[in-house]
Amino acid sequence: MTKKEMGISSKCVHAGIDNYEFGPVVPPIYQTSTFKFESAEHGAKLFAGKEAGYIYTRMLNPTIEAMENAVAALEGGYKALGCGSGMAAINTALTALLSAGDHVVCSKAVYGPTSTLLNTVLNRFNIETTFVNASDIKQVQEAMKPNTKVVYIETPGNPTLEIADLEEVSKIAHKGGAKVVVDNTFMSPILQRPIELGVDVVVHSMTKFLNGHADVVAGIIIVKDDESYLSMRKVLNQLGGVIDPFNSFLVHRGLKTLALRMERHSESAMKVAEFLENHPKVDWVRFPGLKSHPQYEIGIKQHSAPGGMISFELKGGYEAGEKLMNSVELCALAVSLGGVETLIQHPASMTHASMGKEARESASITDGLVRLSVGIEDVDDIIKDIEDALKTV
Ligand code: LCS
Repeated sequence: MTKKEMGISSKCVHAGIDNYEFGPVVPPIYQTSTFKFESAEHGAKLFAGKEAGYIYTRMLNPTIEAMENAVAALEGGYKALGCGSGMAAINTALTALLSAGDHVVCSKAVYGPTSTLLNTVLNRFNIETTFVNASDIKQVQEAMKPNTKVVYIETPGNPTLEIADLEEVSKIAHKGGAKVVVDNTFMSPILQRPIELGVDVVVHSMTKFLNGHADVVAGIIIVKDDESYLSMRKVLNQLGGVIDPFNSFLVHRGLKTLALRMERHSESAMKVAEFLENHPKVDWVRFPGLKSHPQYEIGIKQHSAPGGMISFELKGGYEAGEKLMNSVELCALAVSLGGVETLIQHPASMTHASMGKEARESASITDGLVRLSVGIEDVDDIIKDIEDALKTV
């Protein structure tokens, strides 16, 4: 069986693993900044691209490459580029695809610093962005301009869990000559593979589900063809936001259990979401697995399970949410998501504070919204912890 023919759980375990000297089953950590040339001529050939090989770790390193190949295989992409953080991946992808005078269509429901990057950094380079509710495909269509070069979508979006139809968005963007970039952090390639749906570039914060153990900050870009890979690699090399070998090793280790973890995250989150939806103190719950999710039908078309992220608001608004966050014991009050431990946080004052109130309101990020990243603990313990904390509200 070739690695290409393997199922997704087998790919998690085997993708990116090559034959190394001495036969280790795990790729060695090449913790080196640079690589010796066999001769001056060899070095010159490597730099001229006339021979393949490693030169300098910012350019390429075997430990990083092994992890990149694993993620590319899982996403069904051509190759991947490991970055020092999710934001480094997003910034590198956008910088590679955009020039001054270009226009971006971006979903409103994105991680706060992504919209802040477009609004306060890339705008200074004469790159204009129109933010849309991408779950309404008409808004994407209407926002397209002759100079639109990128349609940027996060689905499900952080933290509202709004879902955009990736096949429809891709059709509209391609008709207008734009590329589609999708942040697939919330679903991971186990549950959703945007490239199979027509998307051009996928980005991840690997800090989250891909690594899965809350001990690494990292990101990745997955591309579909050699041309995009080479141009993206050039920009990453020049911007310099690469991942390092040790973090690559840790992410690659995390990937091996990704399929197992995503299954548990999804199953447990479904139970927690149902518990919340039936609780008298809860005003509303947003979770892709609940039929009450406004884009439930689009979701089941493009992801195989609902994932581990839930947003909800208590009837008492922010004050009630604050009491809940201060009363949980098993759930950690912390930002980030996608790790083995359950985390709870308040987007308006934490992850999405940088956006400002007006942009948050326009993206339906209410002041009372509380976000849960459901971990892999016993689900009864997670529910009991939230149930007990809700008694204090
Ligand atoms: N994309 C998404 C969907 C994210 O949730 C985050 C971080 C990023 C990109 C950026 O990745 P980083 O640079 O942190 O690796 N999200 C966070 C969150 O919701 N809480 O803390 C970080």
